[in-house]
Amino acid sequence: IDDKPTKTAEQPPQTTEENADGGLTEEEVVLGNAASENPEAQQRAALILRLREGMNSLSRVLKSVEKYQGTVCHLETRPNQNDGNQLDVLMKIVMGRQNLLQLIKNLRQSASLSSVSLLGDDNVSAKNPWFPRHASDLDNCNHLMTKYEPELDMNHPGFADKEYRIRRKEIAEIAFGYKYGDPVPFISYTETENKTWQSVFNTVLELMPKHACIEYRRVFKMLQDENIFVQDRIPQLEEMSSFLRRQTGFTLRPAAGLLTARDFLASLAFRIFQSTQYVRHVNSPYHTPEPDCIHELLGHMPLLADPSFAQFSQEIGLASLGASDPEIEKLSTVYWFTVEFGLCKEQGAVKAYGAGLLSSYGELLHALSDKPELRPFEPASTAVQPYQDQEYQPVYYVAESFEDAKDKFRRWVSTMSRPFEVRFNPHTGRVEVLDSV
Ligand code: HBI
Ligand code: NLE
Ligand code: FE
Repeated sequence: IDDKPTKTAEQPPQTTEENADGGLTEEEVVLGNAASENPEAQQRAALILRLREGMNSLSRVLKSVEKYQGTVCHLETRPNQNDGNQLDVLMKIVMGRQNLLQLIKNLRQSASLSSVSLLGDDNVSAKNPWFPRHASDLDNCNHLMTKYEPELDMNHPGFADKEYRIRRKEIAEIAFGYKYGDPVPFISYTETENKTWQSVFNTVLELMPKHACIEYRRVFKMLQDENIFVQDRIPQLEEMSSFLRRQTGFTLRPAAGLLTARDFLASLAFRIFQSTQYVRHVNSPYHTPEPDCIHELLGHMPLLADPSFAQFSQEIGLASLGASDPEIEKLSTVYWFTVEFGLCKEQGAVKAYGAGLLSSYGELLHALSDKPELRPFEPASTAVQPYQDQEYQPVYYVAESFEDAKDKFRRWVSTMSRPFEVRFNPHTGRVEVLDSV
């Protein structure tokens, strides 16, 4: 058996170049070629690194490449444009694919690197578990869980309300019929539904100046200026989706109810948020355990329009693709204590950024009272903290900032067991996989 790679990458002479204008142009990046299944097959890859301690850590990176028997074909550096103490590096290398995966994992764990991204490679193997590779694949994953359905749960405030149950069914059908590329269907909300929105909206207006983080307040104002957030009518998901698209590239697709954690998280990898369209029961405006469109709109939408937070959300999604069941459980717990119920520091004070807090008058006041326990956000321990999905949380996690949370999250994700790396290609909207064998 010939287990040599069918096509060995040419190995250009080792060069260290300085780019005259300091630019790292993506066009220059030549991408993967190894079509072989051999773990030792030589793989070309381009890495973009952000180094904290400049040249010292660059020499450590180069030593690691050497240790993994790789060849550097191209190297560009420049000071980071926002922070001159950091160094941006574009490095093209050729090395065995198993080693390459190992190298990327090691780099991601290294304390002197603030970010590592992988550019390119479109090797896809049939041995990988199925997961959506493009946003249109999400049409195949809207498996509904049965928790909190008004039909099935006797404690649901809508259980005995026949009219409410019919309304819920009607709106769920719209989501089931949805296909990728459709506009989100228009819902003509009833007077009662708009009234429910109005009372939640007004409590948020009242509490927000003191308790919501600055990023939330900034986008909230924009939404008011655009007449999307007004007190007397529920915004349509379609107008919200096009607003988000302009801010961060996030878009919405309608969800009939609670999805499995795996399906729900996967859509975030494509910057798609699965949003319910029905409205909570009029008898429980200030807290409901299930997501409804008031929660999605008032809780989630403002932060999905914030670039740093949008990036964090997408990274949780990317980490979930092809993850094992126990890892999905951990990721969804991290999601729970950040995106849903996160607190953060702001000039010495603690503010809310979690959507479940910002859409619930009751829980927001609880979270910022002296009743619950507050702990610093640390992905490894946060990921295994049991959570409460019926009542207020007894424990909340406080992030230093979104950037810091993202940093810690990346480092933690790099310790997961997934035998391949993924990358979202914004030009094609596809998730590309760098395969191990
Ligand atoms: N489904 N529609 C919907 N909305 C959510 O917020 C949601 C979900 N499914 C699972 C889920 N949240 C939680 O498991 C998260 O922690 C991922
Ligand atoms: N408890 C939130 C609310 O009442 O708005 C919804 C949480 C959904 C996870
Ligand atoms: Fe939510």
